[in-house]
Amino acid sequence: MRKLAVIHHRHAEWVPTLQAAEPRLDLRGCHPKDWTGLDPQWLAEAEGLFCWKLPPGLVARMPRLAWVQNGGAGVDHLVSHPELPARIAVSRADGAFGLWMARYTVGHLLAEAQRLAECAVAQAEQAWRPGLLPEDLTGQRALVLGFGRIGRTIAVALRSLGLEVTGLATRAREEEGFSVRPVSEGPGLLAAARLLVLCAPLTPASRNLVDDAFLAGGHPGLTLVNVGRGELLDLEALRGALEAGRLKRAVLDVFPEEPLPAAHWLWSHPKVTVTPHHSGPSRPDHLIPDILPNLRAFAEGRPIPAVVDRSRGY
Ligand code: OXD
Repeated sequence: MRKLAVIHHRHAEWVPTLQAAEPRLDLRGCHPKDWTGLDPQWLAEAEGLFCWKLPPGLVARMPRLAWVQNGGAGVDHLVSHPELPARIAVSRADGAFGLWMARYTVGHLLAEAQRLAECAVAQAEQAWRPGLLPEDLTGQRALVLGFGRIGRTIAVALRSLGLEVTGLATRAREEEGFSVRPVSEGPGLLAAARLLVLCAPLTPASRNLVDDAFLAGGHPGLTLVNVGRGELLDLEALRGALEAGRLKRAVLDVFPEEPLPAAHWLWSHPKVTVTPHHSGPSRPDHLIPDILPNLRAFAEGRPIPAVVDRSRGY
């Protein structure tokens, strides 16, 4: 039986889920803080690793390691990890996140468009305000930066609300009726956009992609939503854009440092909504459909079918 180490802060949930999905594996689990407590002989024989973040020193103790399955969508912390040799295959699990992140994006957009905060104030004041009309989103432009499975699902949800969606990605194309433009066209498209959603993977090319120059074409009606990675967005550029009226609001679920430090200016900025990286919960039952074909292949000694291109970063 091939050995798969499950080194994850939620190993108690993941081990039974993975074992039920693929009984032909020898699994052992522990919290990343406790991995040194695993039997060193067993670890040295393990060829697979399931983890979220890689604990320092672990890979050196796993000389037979051939495959790492990430317990989530973003593999930025794995693909460029200095301790993980390039020969080791890395897989991600992104299939479940699109719907969650679409609901998050739509929820925050509709709260604005339906003026829910003002309605709550009116109700508290027992004031009947028929002038409190919702915003018409029909025909308004949304830009979705990152047009993989997650971005496409968000785009479909926004389209169903009447928005016109344009994707932004490294490669221009038409996909499911959406026009996907190169990221370099993003700044020029911002002037006519109501919404900018960031859901791209973090790679050397996408780090701080949304900077001063990108946001230069923003305007007072533009909302930015970040469900990707905090590092996609230059926070000083964000602050400048909010203060110069080049953005109406930023809804941020991800941050370069998490949890967001207590004194950070984002917590109290009136035009910023901070949420605790909850737009895409990593539930084992939701992630298993992506992971299962990899587990089966691993158990049978076949090549892992879904691996990321480590040089590209996703
Ligand atoms: C992920 C995440 O990448 O939760 O899966 O951020």
